[in-house]
Amino acid sequence: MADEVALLNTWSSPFGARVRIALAEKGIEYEYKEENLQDKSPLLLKMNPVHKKIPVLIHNGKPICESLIIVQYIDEVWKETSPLLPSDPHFRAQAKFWADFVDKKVYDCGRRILLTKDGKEAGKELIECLKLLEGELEEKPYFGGEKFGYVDLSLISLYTFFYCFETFGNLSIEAECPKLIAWGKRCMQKESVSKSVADQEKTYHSFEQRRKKLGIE
Ligand code: GS8
Repeated sequence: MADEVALLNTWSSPFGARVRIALAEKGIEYEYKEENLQDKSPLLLKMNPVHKKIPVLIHNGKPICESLIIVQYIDEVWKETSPLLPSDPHFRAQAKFWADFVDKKVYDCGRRILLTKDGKEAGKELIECLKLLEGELEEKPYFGGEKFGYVDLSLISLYTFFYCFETFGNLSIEAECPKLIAWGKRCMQKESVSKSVADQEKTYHSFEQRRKKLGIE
């Protein structure tokens, strides 16, 4: 029986973009279901009753939640094509460490820049985090080496938010982290990435509106 794969997502989600990139890298066909987070569908509430958040992957009727866990699942189930995580246990653990760093540190700074009044401090912290990631990238084309993989996918989903971070945070990521920007441009040349990430302009306008509603200048 053919696999039935569906993804519950919203267009703007960097977390959902990770899953879309992983599915595209593996060449897996799936049904895309756009969720309205202001009026969540009964399916989303049933499939992710704990967090009630997207993305949710539904594979043959069974849900998998949390973007990084979903990507690991996809890599384990469809292991024949385009491996995303390294097979060596040490490098595998390292890749998970940096993806976790992106979640805990980079996302948090980004959220504070975009949606709080604490943008200046968060901007400084963001640059420190991105410099650490740039150090980890070294001179390699991708975080894992020659091939696009798990850490790339975890971070690139935020690349189209960099413009918002720069504009609303009054900073220049390009000036501070030129190698990381070159890496971002390299990743964006991949169709699996460019067709999966949120549109930069649409993202900017959506944050402009959210900031107005929150009363942030
Ligand atoms: C985060 C998902 C998330 O925040 C992951 O999948 O990695 N750690 C999770 N999803 C948001 C939309 S993206 O900003 C969401 O579903 N929010 C709905 C809500 O909070 O009610």
